[in-house]
Amino acid sequence: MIPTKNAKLLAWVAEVEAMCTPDQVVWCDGSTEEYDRLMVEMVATGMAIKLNEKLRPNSFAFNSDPSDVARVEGRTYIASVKEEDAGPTNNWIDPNELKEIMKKLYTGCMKGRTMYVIPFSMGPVGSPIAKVGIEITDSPYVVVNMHIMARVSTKVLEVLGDDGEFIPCLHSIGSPLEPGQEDSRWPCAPIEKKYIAHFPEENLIWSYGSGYGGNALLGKKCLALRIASAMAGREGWMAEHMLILRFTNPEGKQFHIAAAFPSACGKTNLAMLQSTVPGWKVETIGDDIAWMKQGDDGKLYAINPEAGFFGVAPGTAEYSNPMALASCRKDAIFTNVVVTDDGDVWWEDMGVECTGGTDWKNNPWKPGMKDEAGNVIKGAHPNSRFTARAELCPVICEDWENPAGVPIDIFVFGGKRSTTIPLVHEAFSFDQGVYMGATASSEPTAAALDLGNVSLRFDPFAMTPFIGYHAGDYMQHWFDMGDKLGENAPRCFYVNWFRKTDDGKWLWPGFGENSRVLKWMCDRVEGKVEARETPIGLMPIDGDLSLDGLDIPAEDWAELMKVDSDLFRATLVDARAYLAKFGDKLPARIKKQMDELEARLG
Ligand code: OXD
Ligand code: MN
Repeated sequence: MIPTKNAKLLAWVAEVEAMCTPDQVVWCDGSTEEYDRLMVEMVATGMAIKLNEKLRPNSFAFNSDPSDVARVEGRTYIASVKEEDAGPTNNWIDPNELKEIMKKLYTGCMKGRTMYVIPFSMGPVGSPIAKVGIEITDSPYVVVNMHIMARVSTKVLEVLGDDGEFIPCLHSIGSPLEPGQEDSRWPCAPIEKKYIAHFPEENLIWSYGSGYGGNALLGKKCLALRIASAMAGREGWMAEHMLILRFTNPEGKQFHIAAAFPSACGKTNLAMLQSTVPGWKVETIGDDIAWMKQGDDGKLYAINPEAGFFGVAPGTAEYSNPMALASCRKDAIFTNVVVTDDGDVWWEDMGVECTGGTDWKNNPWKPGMKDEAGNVIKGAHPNSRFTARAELCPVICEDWENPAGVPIDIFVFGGKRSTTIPLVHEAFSFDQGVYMGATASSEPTAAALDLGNVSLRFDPFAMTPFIGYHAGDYMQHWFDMGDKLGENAPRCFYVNWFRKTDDGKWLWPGFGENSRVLKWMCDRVEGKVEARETPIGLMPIDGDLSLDGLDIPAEDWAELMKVDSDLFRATLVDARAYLAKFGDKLPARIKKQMDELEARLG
């Protein structure tokens, strides 16, 4: 039975069915029965591997096609009506032209497959800040992941009612099946046929050809960041690539921190950090995306629109993020990891021994195995993922689903930089904070396939691949939000956990010890500590950022806190060159910040 009378939705589903010609249409209800049934079906076809029930209850592993392992930024489009509205950080094609191209691809693309209609809410169902999306997909893997990452339920259709608005998200793996044709384990289309398309003026998403992560789970990067950022720019709120955490001091005072780091720079680790500062504790609200609106009291309130974590597996270990490991102890989905001989999962830097198993390419595998060229074969893909329910995280905050959100006190920006950027500095003003966000930079990661061989990437607000409109207008929107928030604007900080010595040794222990840096920020917000002025911003006075119990040689600390004016001047030259491509849309207030920084650097 069709569970809605929403005319727009019924018409859209009928139109897509006629175009894609699936064998059948299934309306999803988000139930456990549905999840279990799809898993049974996928195990039967060989797409899913059921893990050992004793070791990893109710959990499954998938291996993707080796060509389909990450977001594809080169095939991701912002098809705004005018090219200048997409700006220099996005690929643009005229929306009509792109629709023609994609309609041809979509025609008959679900032949031999089931078309699933997934009603989902980003944000608690019915919350005023939540958005309803409907994803149509021919991938049962997408359905089960959406069950975890979004709120999939028939209640969403009730909220939608007969004439409510939703964001249509059309997805196909782009691999029709002829009668009798054997299916592959992970069907998808070749790279040149993949399109991840956004039509921001229509709040519309069309994705074709990939079954992986952000290309296919359309509630996440496509809706909650690209489309939402464009909506937020128009409507005066914020959709950001930020984790959200609560940091509570021994007296019970709460601080809420939203932090933007590029993909695979430790957002999930920071969101679930185990504080080493006595009496202070961290609770997680979100690990990837924040939607923020000004509340009636003038403060900025944030919600996490997602319901789960789609975390990078390699490097997740007891020492780095025990809370993430606990979140995927059961009821989890793993993609592109090793399935061990005893039916559990393993990945590089998991901190446990593995005697062998099947690698992400589905080949028998043992640690240390080498290919013909003598290179060690990794068991898990560097961008392999776990999909885990947020509610299973032992440090999930009791307010993580509060529809009103949590008031943000602090914004943190950062990236992975082995040189130049000190451990922490604070902006003199919100405007300088916007400048810090706008010039954030990082050494590239494995979360996107096609970044090429660059050693440093400017990644404004960690949003480069996710801003759904002109990045210059987006920066101006940050200034406008600052003006609107005034005194209530969060204080802005910039961190770099990743400084190395010349011979490649980490200067800062990171992980739980990062809580020391967060505490300094909270002390600054509370006015408990002064700071020293440097050309780049305000930095801790020796002794205020406690190093008690850490074995950091004085020369390493000096290096971590060093502001090398020559290096910063060089970075400023690079930043100016990078920002030049924003042309007339680069806010004058960014230029002012650059001039002032240059003057301070002398
Ligand atoms: C992610 C990403 O998957 O940023 O969160 O790539
Ligand atoms: Mn992300």
